[in-house]
Amino acid sequence: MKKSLSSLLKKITIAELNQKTIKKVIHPLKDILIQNEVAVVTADKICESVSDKLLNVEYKRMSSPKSLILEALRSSLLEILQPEETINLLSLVEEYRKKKQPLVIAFFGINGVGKTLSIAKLGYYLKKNDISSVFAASDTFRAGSIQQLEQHAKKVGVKIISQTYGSDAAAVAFDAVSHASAKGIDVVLIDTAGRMETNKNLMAELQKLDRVVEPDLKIFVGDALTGNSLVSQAELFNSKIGIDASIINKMDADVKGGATISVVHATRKPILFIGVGQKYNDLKPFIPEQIIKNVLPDKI
Ligand SMILES: Nc1nc2c(ncn2[C@@H]2O[C@H](COP(=O)(O)OP(=O)(O)O)[C@@H](O)[C@H]2O)c(=O)[nH]1
Ligand SMILES: [Mg+2]
Repeated sequence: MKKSLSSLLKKITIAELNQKTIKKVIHPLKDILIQNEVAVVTADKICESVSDKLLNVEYKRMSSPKSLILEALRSSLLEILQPEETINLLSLVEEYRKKKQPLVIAFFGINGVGKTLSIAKLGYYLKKNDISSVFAASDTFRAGSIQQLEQHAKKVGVKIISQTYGSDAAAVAFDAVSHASAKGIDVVLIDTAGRMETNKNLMAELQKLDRVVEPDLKIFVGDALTGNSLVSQAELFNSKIGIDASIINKMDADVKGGATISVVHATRKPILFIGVGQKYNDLKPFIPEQIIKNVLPDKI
């Protein structure tokens, strides 16, 4: 996206910003956004916002149209990437500690997006911050998933609550919450089986888990490399169970950068963390300015 935007800005020859000249910029801008996996509705929103800002008197007073366009784009992206609510995980844990209740976090998303690894990373992050956690192996569906979480639990040094394959995911999660309450463990991290809309039974199982344990935070986990379907996945989980935040993984391998912007726009929920690799410390806070730095040219 950075390259295409840079060459678009370089090609701009307009001397003055008005309705007509702005339109000439907005059309190719929209194409570039969409080619880089920004959802159409999000691209429309960005273009509308850029266009409004450029028509604004304040902007017109400044000098070069190119830098005005870049600035308008930068602030439009920033507006989209900063949803109204934010979540400070560490202070949330503190709140629950005071209430003497475990903070219950459940993770949802399709197969292979990094749910299980995110739980391991989060357990590691919490431990580094002197916060205890327990993993709930509620992916009782996919072969190998319980062992996978067990191995992570061992490496991170966190207890895991599990049953056998095919057992009730909600019951496993409920056990983990009871365990945490009894032992004074701060956080419960619930792994779940990946599912698509077509897996009606698995989605119903997830809704049951939601009813039984009533997680305090429901996290949508997505893969930045999924491209355009990332938004429809986020919308699906949001409509079926309601999500509070997202974790977007594999940002280390994403070159286009548009999907993340669209997820924030579509869900209006904060991105809690981004995954930037396969190591336990490859979980980073989501910083809108950094995302923008990755997709926009620094100057023209
Ligand atoms: N490069 C990279 N790989 C990741 C990241 N997060 C997860 N993975 C890999 O993606 C694959 C699927 O992860 P897993 O946690 O099993 O996904 P799940 O099916 O959603 O539980 C594994 O090979 C992970 O190591 C990330 O942020 N960056
Ligand atoms: Mg998994």
